Amino acid sequence: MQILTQPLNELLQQVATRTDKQANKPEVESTVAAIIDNVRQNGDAALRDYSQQFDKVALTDFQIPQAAIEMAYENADQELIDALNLAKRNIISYHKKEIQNGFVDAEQPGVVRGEKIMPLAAVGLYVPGGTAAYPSSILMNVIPAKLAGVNKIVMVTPPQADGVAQSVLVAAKIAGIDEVYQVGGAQAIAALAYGTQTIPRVDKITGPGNIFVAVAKKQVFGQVDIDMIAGPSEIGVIADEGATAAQVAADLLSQAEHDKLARPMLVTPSLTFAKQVSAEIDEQLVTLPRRNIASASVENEGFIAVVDNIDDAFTLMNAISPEHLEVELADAMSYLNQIQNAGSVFLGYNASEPVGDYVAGPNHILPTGGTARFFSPLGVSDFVKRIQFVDYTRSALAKEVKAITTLARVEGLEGHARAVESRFSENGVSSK
Ligand code: HSO
Ligand code: ZN
Repeated sequence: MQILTQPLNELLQQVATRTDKQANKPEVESTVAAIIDNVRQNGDAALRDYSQQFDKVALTDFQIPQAAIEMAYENADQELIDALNLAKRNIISYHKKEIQNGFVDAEQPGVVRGEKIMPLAAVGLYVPGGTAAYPSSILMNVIPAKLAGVNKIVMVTPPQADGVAQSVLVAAKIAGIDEVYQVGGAQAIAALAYGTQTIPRVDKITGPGNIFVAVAKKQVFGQVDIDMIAGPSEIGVIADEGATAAQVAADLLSQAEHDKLARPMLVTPSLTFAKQVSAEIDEQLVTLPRRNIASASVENEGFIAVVDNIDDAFTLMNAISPEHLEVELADAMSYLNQIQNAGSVFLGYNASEPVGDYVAGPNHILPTGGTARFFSPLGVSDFVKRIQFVDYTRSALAKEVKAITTLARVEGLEGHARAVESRFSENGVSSK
């Protein structure tokens, strides 16, 4: 992995100018727009055509029968079921703490103000096909939605000649998904956004997918809500010689193996340690089954930056805003207040990133591509909306008439002023 030793201001410059290689292409935009339009017009018939054309699967029925899901569960390895249940328990116990209850405020005499938190009614989860269909991600999406109180959760996943992966169906059952449909790509997103004869319209679509899925999600945003547009995985590690090079290298590779465009990044004040980690990466790559993907990520996207001190390491990492940040330093917790931008932070020598991918409980659906500057991890608040309310007594309202009518008339809105004044005129609509 390349070792960078430029001064901090040059490193910051370099980091800030890294561009998203998955940026949208105009031809994808127009293809996706046409697909969405066709699904809106023709519903299930369009979905059938696209399944035939793109997935080479002829479908009569999109829904996977409940019996098939039960069967996958019955036949599953007990170890898989136990591991998913352990993850589920920890994701629940962590996300429970995120539940918001709204408030009622009666600070001013005669005035009640409040906020009521309501779950979204229906949510759709996109699960990609092939090797990127992660059972763990199904739990990470569904559990916060359930805790928020979402009543209906449906899953869509591309049809495959040899059927949907059994582990995906097992996770769907353990997560408590209500319905699973075999439909993928932009057409699946269109179906969830607008509804078809068989696929219900939802209020929010979550889950990662290829470029067509990502562009479709952007295009239906506004008709429905969406989660973030996930980019390739990133891991930033801050470590000094107190850390173990082999462990840091292994953690960097854990994210490199996700995607050729994944970004493994180490920032360290020690050139010696930088060289050790780089050598470890080369050695460990040899036996890694997904070395084709991981080595492309390490070669093209990864780097080790050597800085003057730990403060500079945090300055650089905050500018990068990585999806995952490991702080492999003694007394790691004491650095928490130096972290401004990161999706999820792993403190100390033992909190290896995959602990968070699977069992710790915090979410693993995280902002990527520097968007941790303003986005947060997926959580319960992503599946609720807020409703505000106010209630005034007549005398409490009387105190505000002047301010309301002044503002209304400055804005040229006489009707607003009169609406409030009508409460106090003799022939007003309401003079309690
Ligand atoms: N590290 C990924 C999530 C994941 N890892 C799922 C394994 N399975 C999110 O960046
Ligand atoms: Zn991962």
